[in-house]
Amino acid sequence: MESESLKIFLCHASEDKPEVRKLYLRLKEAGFEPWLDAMNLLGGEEWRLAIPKAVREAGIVLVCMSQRSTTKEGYLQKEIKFALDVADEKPEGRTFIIPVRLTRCDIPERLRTWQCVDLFEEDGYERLLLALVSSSVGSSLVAPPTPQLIQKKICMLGSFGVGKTTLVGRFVQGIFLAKYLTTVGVKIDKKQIKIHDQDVLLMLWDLAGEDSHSQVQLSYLRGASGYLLVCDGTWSESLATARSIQQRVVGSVGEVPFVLVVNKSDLMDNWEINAAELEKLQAEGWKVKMTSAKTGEGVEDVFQMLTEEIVRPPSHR
Ligand SMILES: Nc1nc2c(ncn2[C@@H]2O[C@H](COP(=O)(O)OP(=O)(O)OP(=O)(O)O)[C@@H](O)[C@H]2O)c(=O)[nH]1
Ligand SMILES: [Mg+2]
Repeated sequence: MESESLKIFLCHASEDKPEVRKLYLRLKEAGFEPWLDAMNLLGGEEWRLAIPKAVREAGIVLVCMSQRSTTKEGYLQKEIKFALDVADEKPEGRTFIIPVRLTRCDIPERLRTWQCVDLFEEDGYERLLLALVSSSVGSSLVAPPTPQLIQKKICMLGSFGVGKTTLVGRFVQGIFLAKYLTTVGVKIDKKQIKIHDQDVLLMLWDLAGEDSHSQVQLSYLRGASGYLLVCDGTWSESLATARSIQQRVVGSVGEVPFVLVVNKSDLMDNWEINAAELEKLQAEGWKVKMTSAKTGEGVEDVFQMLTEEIVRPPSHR
C-alpha cells in the first residue's frame, strides 16, 4: 500500500491457526500489514499485553471463525470482547470489525451488526479484499479524504513479465524496479490524482500475469471501473494474450473502459509489435498508448487517460 499499510489484526482460535496463517500470508502479499500472534510476537514478549496493544493499533480487526471455533469458550471470546470495546471508541460509521467465516457456522450474537465475509465462498477472498480496501480509505491516504474525493478501482492485466508491477512502481513510487519478481495473487496500491479539478483516489490492483499454465483470475475484476491491458512491445505474443484477455473480460463482466499499454518503449531495437497492428486496433476503437516503466515515458499519461475515460459519463465515451 502507498505510504502506510493498513494494519489488520487477525483474531482467531488456535483450532483455526493453519487456515488463518494462510490468510495472513495472502494479505501480506496483497500489501497489507497483518498481525498474527504466532508471526508477530517476539520471543519473551508478554502476549497478554501485546494482543490488546496490537488490537488498539490495528486499522481493522478480522474475527476469523469456523464451525470448530465458534462453540469454544476461551481466548478468542476475550479477544472479540476487547475488539468490540475498541470499536466503540472509533468514529461512527467506520468499519473496524469484519467477521470472517472460514467455514459455514453461526455468527456469535454480538458480531451480527458487522457485515460478514464468507471466505469459503468462491469469491470470498476478493470480497474480503474489497472490504479491506474500502475501509482503509482514510487510514493511509496521501491527503485527508474530502467529500469531493471519489474512489476508483483499476486492474492491471496482461501476460507475465510485461511490466504491470513495474508500471505501478513507476506511477506510485516514481522508481524503476529492475529486478523481476513475479506477482503472486494480487498486490494493491493507491494513488490520488486530479482529473478536471476532481480528486480521484485510484486503487490499483496488480494481478499475477497470464502464462501457459494459468489464466488471469477475472474474479478480481469485481467492482473495477477500468483496467490497463498491458503487453510488451518486444514480445508479439503478449499482444495476442492481451486480445484474448480483453475478449474474456467482455464475456465475463461486459464492456469496461480499458487502455492497451504497449510497454518497454525504451527497447525499440528489439521491437516486435508493428505499428500497423496497433493502428488496426485503434481503428476498432481501442485506446492505445506506448510506455516505458524504465524511463517513465507515457506512464503518468496512461493512468490519467484511463481515469478520464472512467469518470467521463458513458454517453461521452
Ligand atoms: N527495459 C524495460 N524493462 C522493463 C519495463 N517494464 C518492466 N520491465 C522489466 O520487466 C521485468 C518484468 O516486469 P514486471 O513488472 O515484474 O512484470 P509483470 O507484468 O508484473 O509480471 P508478472 O507479475 O509475472 O505478471 C522486470 O525485470 C522489469 O524491470 C520497461 O518499460 N523497460
Ligand atoms: Mg507483477
